[in-house]
Amino acid sequence: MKRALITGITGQDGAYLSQLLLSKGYEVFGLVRRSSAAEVMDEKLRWLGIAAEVRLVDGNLTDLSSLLRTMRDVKPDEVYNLAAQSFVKSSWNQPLLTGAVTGIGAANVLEAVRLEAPSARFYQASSSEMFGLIQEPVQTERTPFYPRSPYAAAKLYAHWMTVNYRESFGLHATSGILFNHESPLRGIEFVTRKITDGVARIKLGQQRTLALGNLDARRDWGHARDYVKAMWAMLQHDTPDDYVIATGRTVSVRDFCDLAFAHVGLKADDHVVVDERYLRPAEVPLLLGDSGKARQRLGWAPDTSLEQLVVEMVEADIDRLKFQGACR
Ligand code: NAP
Ligand code: G4F
Repeated sequence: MKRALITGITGQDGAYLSQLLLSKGYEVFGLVRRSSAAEVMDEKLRWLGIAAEVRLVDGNLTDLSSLLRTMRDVKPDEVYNLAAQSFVKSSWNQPLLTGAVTGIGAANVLEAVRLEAPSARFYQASSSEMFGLIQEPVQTERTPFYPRSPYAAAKLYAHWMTVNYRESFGLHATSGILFNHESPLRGIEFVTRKITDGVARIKLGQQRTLALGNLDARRDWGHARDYVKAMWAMLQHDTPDDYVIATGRTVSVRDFCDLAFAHVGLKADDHVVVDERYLRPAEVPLLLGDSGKARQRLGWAPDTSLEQLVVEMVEADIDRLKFQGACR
């Protein structure tokens, strides 16, 4: 039985990746940071019905000693570093924390792997945000980076550390440059989930308007359930490498609103208002990925269309609000 260690197991991707690895017969361990709200810590894992099947280990990305101990105790075959301060907007308010967790934290995990589990295969959750102010209309593994936020700068450091540990120490270290991926488990502060939650509330008569920021921003949105399959496939390849994971279709925040409102028979224009509090100091206006390399070498392709994703998210939010489920 293979053993996988996932940092960030309580997040969206951690939950779906755990589900995938359990279905493949893995023993799944997850690093979790202590929280005063321990009762909601594993709510995404519970939503998927797998909380009892994963083993949680107390630790923090900023505490190298906890990572060294975890590697020694778990003896993982595969390590997925998904933990991060992952909300771009917060990274301007907490730039140093973001650097410490999202950047240096990844280096801490790499060090722990190098020192205590050097034969483990390592996955780094890199991001299309690193392309930032895009230098090519369609972004591939060869597109130059231009980070536009403290978050993106921290991810870029983590990405290059992954490449460097691969080249310097021969670690099986892979960087997945994933474009935006969403699901009913997406954090409520991200725009897609904020929209589907808002649509559900408006449909149920609980609110009238939905306040958003830049409606013209365009993203290449896929489903997290599809994207965690790519993470796993990357670590099954004998040669570590970097891969772009994307759908190859980009739409605006406005388009996403139109789809979500239309699903419940409403018009976005009647409810969406722009509130400048949600604008950013610097924007990433457009992302569009070409995942040709992953499709060719890993046989990976997304299964879920944008339309299916929107319907799944809106329906899940309506159900949650109707039944007062805990996973907000
Ligand atoms: P998420 O839902 O925000 O999850 C982040 C996870 O990191 C949570 O489990 C969080 O724990 C944990 N974490 C934060 N600080 C930590 C610390 N100091 N020590 C240990 N754990 C810590 O993010 P996601 O959407 O699943 O994304 C997973 C990874 O992929 C992230 O690294 C993100 O930056 C990256 N990524 C995401 C996307 C996307 O579109 N979703 C695209 C590209 C890259 P708590 O539950 O305690 O907060
Ligand atoms: O949903 P978002 O907050 O995601 P963003 O900034 O693209 O970052 C996400 O994807 C990255 C991959 O490219 C990940 F690395 C990162 O961890 C995270 O998962 O914002 C998407 C777009 C932005 O252009 C933002 O300005 O939506 C725009 N937007 C417009 N109104 C809004 C809002 N974003 C948020 N969060 N809230 C709004 O009200």
